[in-house]
Amino acid sequence: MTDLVGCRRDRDVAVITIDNPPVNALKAEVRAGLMAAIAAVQDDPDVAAVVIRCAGRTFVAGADISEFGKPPLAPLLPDVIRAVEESRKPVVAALHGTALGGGLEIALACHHRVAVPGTRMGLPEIRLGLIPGSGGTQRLPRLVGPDRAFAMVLTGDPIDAETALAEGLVDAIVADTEAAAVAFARTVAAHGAPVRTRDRTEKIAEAAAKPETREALVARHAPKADGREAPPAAVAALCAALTLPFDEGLARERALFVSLRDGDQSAAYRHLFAAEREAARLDLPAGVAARKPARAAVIGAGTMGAGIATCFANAGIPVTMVDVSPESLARGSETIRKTWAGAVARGKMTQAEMDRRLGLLATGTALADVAGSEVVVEAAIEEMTVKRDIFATLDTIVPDAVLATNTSYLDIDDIAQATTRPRQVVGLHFFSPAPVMKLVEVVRARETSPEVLATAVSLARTLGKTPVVVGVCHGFVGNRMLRVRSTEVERLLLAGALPQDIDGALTGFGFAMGPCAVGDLSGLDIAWRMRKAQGARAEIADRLCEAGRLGQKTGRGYFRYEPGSRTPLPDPEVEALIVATSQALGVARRRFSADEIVERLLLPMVNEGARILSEGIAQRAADIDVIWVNGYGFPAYRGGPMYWADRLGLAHVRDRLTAIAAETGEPSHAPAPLLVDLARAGAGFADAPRPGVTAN
Ligand code: T1G
Repeated sequence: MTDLVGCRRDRDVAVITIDNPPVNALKAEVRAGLMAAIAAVQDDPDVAAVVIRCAGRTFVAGADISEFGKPPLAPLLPDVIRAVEESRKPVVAALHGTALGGGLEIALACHHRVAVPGTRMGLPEIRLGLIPGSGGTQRLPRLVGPDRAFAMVLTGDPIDAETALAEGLVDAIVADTEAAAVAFARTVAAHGAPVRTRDRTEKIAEAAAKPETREALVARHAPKADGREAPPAAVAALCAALTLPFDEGLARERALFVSLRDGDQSAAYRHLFAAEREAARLDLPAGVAARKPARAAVIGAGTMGAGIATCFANAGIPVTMVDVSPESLARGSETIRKTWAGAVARGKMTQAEMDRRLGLLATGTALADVAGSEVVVEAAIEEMTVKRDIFATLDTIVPDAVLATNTSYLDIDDIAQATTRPRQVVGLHFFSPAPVMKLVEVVRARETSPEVLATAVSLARTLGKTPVVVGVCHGFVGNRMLRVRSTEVERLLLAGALPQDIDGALTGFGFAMGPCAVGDLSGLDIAWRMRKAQGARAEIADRLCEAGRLGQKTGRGYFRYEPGSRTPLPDPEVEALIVATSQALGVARRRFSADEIVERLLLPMVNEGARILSEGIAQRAADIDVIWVNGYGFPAYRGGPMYWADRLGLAHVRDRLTAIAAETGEPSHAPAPLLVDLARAGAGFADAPRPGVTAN
């Protein structure tokens, strides 16, 4: 054994404990220790049964992701798992926390599994561009049946202990992973030779006999093709469990896993896994720690305000939602109630949980109602005077609170100056719909204190969000780059592309929706209002709005929509409007290939990302990747815009931008100095120096 894996005796039961903080990941030393511990008890006549448990906050949460991409170290997990399953003594997995990936695969190979209440079990490999590679797709169907197994593997979603008990994944829910687990192990020891999971075929026999069952399972659970390689591989491995002898199915799964593990998509997912955690790490001065707000308030009961209030209640934090308009407050409260009622109706939440959350939600029609709150998030209309008035008032009502604004582009330094305590002001830029979108841009204003910044980041994580610290500039990071893409959409439409060409190119690249369809969904008038306020024009987008084509809400935008349908359909009227606009502006039209469209839309965004890094508005290129994957749907299997550019090679990116600039005559298309410097050095954005986040 190793010091990461210990074994003690509780009379006739050997208790193996894995202790590898923080999540008991299966690094090589852990695998070796577990293998040795299992071997050591096989010939001990005094050992009747074995318990495998973990110290710390969770059972094994999976293979050690940091080992991927390096030469595999013996013993490999499949070998350890085989040793567990072949044990002559019954082995019981005692689960707590989050038993995930390789951790659950070890448990599946045990002869029995028990879990304490609150345990979650899952195979989330698909979220890393992988599939379970150590028997998960072969053993899970044998325990829970094909339907549940397909769902768990293809979504990566964990199930709770109660569901696991009902479905046969665990044999009992126990009080603890020590005495209660040992007592359970002692009872099974009397049942004779242990039954291996691989031999439990009753739950898959029926499905194995009927090909139509397999087709139904795939139809029900397989996501539509979206460029990801892992889902089809998962389906192939799961079907192998239904059609092949166990060892052949295991070999099929392993081959599919190894191919994904060594492929580009999984490398991109692992880049994001590390980047999301790095983005939330702050270099804080000694003695500075995040506060843990016990009470929150949200100003504004509109879409964003109600969504943010929902996030607080979902996280168990009492929250007061304030709006001076009783009608808005009633609408916002009803929106929240409907969100939870929908979850109850879908079986995603119990009525008791909904009632608990409703009990955490208070409302008020005066700013004074935020009294007692330790954090206040302002989500009022995007007008500086309104925001400054609110902050000036909050300054007197909650003088010690963290004051956050959800503004998506206004100058937070300007807002902070409305208070006497600018050090307590920070940006928390949520994305709509707030209860769903993971990203929160934590905007560090010029005077935001380290403690308030740390509190904002920690609070975002408590709300289940993915925080990224950014600096103050118009649109911060995400919207500043989105504005660049929107400008390029307009340029391409004028130069010869049509909305269906543009959206087809980006959905083919891996975006779930193209920019024109997104505009139609959110309403073209939102950006139109902002352009008018800034005295700017986007000829085609403006003419669409002037023609009353505001998007789905008017049945027509860049596309047309049949009544009751949200499917974007090319519209000859839009083509005619675009061609007429090009002619009116004297722009010669030409065709653009999908690859050219992708380049024209994404490389200027990458170029803007380089400027953002040089200005210190983002600390790392990886932060920009996290923002665009979690806030704007950049395909995760490509790692994010800056990671994707690094894979292309910055010399190539520089040359393409130079060629685009030559064609368009647009100075902003010229490669940014940082990009030129990195390309010259043969480096990537990952190597860019960290200037530290500064306000603009
Ligand atoms: N390997 C290495 N480190 C890990 C890790 C892992 N699997 N999971 C978490 N960590 C680190 C993480 O980097 C962070 O480090 C710390 O633990 C806390 O994580 C063989 C091939 C378990 C739900 O995909 O989902 O098994 O920043 O900040 O929010 O077929 O971590 O402190 O230095 O996320 O409480 C499958 C991934 C792997 C689970 C906890 N398993 N992890 O969430 O903390 S592939 C997973 C998570 C596999 C098998 C296949 C979450 C969590 P640091 P955290 P958290």
